[in-house]
Amino acid sequence: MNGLTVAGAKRRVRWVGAAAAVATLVLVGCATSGLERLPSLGVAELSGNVQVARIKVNSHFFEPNRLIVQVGVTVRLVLKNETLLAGHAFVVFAPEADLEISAYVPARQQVTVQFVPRQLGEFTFYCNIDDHAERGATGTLVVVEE
Ligand SMILES: [Cu+2]
Repeated sequence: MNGLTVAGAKRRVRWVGAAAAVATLVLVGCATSGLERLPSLGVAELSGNVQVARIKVNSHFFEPNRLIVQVGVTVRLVLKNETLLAGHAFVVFAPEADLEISAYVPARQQVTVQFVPRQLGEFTFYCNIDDHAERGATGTLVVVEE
C-alpha cells in the first residue's frame, strides 16, 4: 500500500491547508511579485455512478491545482475559463495509464470532459498554449483507491 486513499488524501489536505494559511499570512503584502502559487486541493464528489469535479482555468494557474479522483469511476470534469480574453487548455498525456485528455476552453466559457482513471498514481495536467505551463498553469491529478 502506498497510502493512496481518499481518507489519507483528505488528511493531507487539511495539513496542507493549514500550512498554506500560515504561508498566506507571511506572504501578504508582497502578492504582486511573481510568487509561486500555493497548492490548492479539490476532491471529486460521487454523484450516482460518476464523480464530479470542477477546475477553474486561469492565466496562469488552475484552481484547484491538485485534484483527487477515485480509480475506476467515470470523472465528469467541468473546466471553467474565467479569463476575459484568453483561451486555455487542459491537457493530460499519460498513455502508459490509458489517460489522455485534451480540451480547449475558450475565454469565459465552460467545457465538460469525461474520462475513467484506470490506474492509480499522480498525473500532471497543464495548459499547452504558448508558455502558460511554464508560467504556472500546471497541476496534478491524483488517482486513488476508494
Ligand atoms: Cu493557458
